[in-house]
Amino acid sequence: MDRSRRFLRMLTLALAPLAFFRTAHAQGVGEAIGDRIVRFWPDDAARSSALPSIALQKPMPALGPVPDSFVVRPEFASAQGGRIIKLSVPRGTALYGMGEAPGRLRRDGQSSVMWNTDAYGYRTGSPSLYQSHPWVLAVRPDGSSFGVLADTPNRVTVDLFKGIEIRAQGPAFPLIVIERDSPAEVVSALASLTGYMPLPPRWALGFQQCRYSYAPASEVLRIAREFRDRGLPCDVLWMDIDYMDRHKPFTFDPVGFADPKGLADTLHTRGFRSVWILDPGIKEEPGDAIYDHGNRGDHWVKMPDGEPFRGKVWPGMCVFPDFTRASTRQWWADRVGDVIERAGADGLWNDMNEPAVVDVRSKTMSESARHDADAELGGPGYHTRYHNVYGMQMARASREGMLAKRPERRPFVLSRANYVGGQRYATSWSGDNGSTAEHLSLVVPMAVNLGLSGQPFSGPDIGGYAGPLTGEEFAVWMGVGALMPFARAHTEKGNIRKEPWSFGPKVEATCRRALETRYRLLPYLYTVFEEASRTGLPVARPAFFADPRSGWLRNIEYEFLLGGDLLVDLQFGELIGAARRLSDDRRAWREATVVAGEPDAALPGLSVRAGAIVPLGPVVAYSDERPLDDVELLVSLDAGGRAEGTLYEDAGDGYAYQQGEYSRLKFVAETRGGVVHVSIASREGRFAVPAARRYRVTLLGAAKGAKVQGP
Ligand code: NBV
Repeated sequence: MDRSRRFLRMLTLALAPLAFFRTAHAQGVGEAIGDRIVRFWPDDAARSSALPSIALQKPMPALGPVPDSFVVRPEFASAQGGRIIKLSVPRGTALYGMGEAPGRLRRDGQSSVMWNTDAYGYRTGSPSLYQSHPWVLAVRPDGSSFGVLADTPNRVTVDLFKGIEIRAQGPAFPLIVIERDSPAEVVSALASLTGYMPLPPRWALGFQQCRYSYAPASEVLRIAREFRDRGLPCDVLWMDIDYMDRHKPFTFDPVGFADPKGLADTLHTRGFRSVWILDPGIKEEPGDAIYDHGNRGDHWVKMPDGEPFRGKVWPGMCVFPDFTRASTRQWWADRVGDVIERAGADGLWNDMNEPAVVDVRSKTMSESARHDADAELGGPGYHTRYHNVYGMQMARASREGMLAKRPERRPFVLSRANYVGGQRYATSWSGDNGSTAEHLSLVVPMAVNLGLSGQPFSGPDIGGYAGPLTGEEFAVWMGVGALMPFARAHTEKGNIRKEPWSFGPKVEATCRRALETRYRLLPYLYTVFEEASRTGLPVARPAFFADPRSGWLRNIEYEFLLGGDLLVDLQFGELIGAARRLSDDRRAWREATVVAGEPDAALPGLSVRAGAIVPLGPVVAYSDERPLDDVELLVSLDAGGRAEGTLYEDAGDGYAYQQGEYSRLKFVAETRGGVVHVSIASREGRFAVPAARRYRVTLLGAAKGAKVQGP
């Protein structure tokens, strides 16, 4: 080899880490898997050797070639140990998605690493949080939209600096592209692939109060009493890890929680549900019944030498169930059935399931740990492949356990870690946020982008998990939080009290108003949740859903939509540079007062879309305190004097609704001869609504003395 060739070869070796940049880009091979839904592979070899998708609800067979009219064409390249996919986007395209990543609503210019991480103390721009949604929604200037899903559970970096660039580790994987006329249709199509959120029990839409921890049981009862004595609506109290015996899952503190069932029963008599936490780590303690049982069944994730993976968590040194196997999920589900019976639990909370391991730099399980995964998920493999789906499979097992134990009830599981498609199993919250203004400004972007990524049911720790705050600040948190799909106040051990009454009477009054607003809206919210469970449309939607062609709406995150008809204006625009509001257009959106009395400047403003009718219920102490016998219809007429709205109802739990035991009422308002006639235009379903129901109509923005004829 002559000197110059040798030099070139050395240079090539030296530049090997930069191989990413040397590789020629290829068009890849595509196949249609649905109407304007295409799966692209880097090449035929990748297609024939592919592992199954974990994001998709079921395998999607190829239906035919890519239609010529399909404009999105990714470019594939491979590099050492990884893959790159690039997509260019037309000028003026706005990007969203990437799940709960902590950043501005609009994702252009952001980067995120999909690698589930215990992210206590995260900040705007932290690369990895608890969940992974390798999904980007692109809205073109004309409102037409497409979405791309990197269909791999492996670590993925999504860069949205110049178009879309996806870099992933591990074997080749497909990119699924959905093309539609609007962003809402793309999100709906995503749910048709990754699954719909099952309709939650109605109580899960109520307000929920948590703390690390309410303990002992008498403290839980005291909190319950305070809520009822003070007339503050609340549906759920939460049990954090101190209910356990030395933090060991499936045990109870023999002193503080000696009679968990008695506690839950008492809570039930006062209209409270209880949700109990379960972490995945099982203490390695020979002689311990759960550990011995799991050991005998060979249920732990193992290292290549056959020893279980060991990691420290709250109970001490732990082993971890291998949730990638149906047999282990069944083992967990059986334990869950047992614990919900003993605790009289109504719901489960899965925490630390990234999985989180303390005292190690990676904060998680070793990537050389082996999962004995079922073929359905891809067969045996390293933790590198199964890391991002560990929490999802744990939530799946918890849900299966609840369902098996109480098939007549709808399970409720909250999971910290999850993966795209995880809405099939669990609700999510945004983990250990802080009580700062920065975190407050992340609440809407995180929940809305999760909704745009397939997960409609999420919310933050109201008041922030870490750190103290003033009463005035707490009141603002409560105003926003009470309008999130999932509304739970929570805080960490050692922190100040964060119950609605903890900051004195003035803040308590604001919190009461915020909670009463949520409870007044419950009939509407439940209608929106039912729609989300059928269509995959988000519960909390971005303002630009009101007009996907509008340019300025695309950046708005100080306003958001609840369902299609209600606009929430957070009124803290100065925090994030608000310039203009959608709600300022008083012909398109009519201001609504949901709770009587003086408006409270700390709370968001609400407006109803012109042309819509929003049904409200009475203020109640908890969601099923009494039948919905009083309905107020907020009627917001369009320019033609018309409006329409829907009210969905069912038993609030169970599955009879799937057999026709539901009611869907369609209201119509029409103006004839100066009188607004409001009527029930159609009824669907067999569920009997209260015979003695009273309707009251409130015309929004109408001149005083406008004539109304109610239903
Ligand atoms: O179980 C205790 C906490 C919980 O309150 C919080 O919501 C989780 O995100 N959990 C983390 C464990 C961390 C303890 C320091």
